[in-house]
Amino acid sequence: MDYAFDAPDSLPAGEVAFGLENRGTVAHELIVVGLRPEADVAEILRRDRADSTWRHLRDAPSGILTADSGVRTPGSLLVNLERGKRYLLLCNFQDSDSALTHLHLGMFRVVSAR
Ligand SMILES: [Cu+2]
Repeated sequence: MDYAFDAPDSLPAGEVAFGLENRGTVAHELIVVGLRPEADVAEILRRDRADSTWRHLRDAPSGILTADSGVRTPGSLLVNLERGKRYLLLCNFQDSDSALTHLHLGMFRVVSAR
C-alpha cells in the first residue's frame, strides 16, 4: 500500500530500531522526528504545504531510511524514544516536481512512547 505507514500507535520508551519495508510501487523514505508538546499534525500539514516552516514544532530528525519499491532496508534506524513524547513518522518524497509530497498524500503516522 503506497502513501501510508503500517506502525503501532505506541511503542515502549527507550531504544527502538525502526526498519522500512516498502510494499508499494514507488520509492519511499521513513523520517522519524520527535514532536514538541504543542505540535498539531494538522497545523504541520498546513505549514509544510506552504513553506516547510514547522521546525519550531519538532526536534531535529532522528534519521532517515529509504527503500525502493519492494525493498526492505537491510539496516535499521535506532531512536531513543522519550516516555510521553510523540514521534512523527513521515515520507517527504514526491513522485514528480508538481506532485504533492507523500506526507500530504497521507504518508505519516504519529507514534507515542509509553
Ligand atoms: Cu513515500
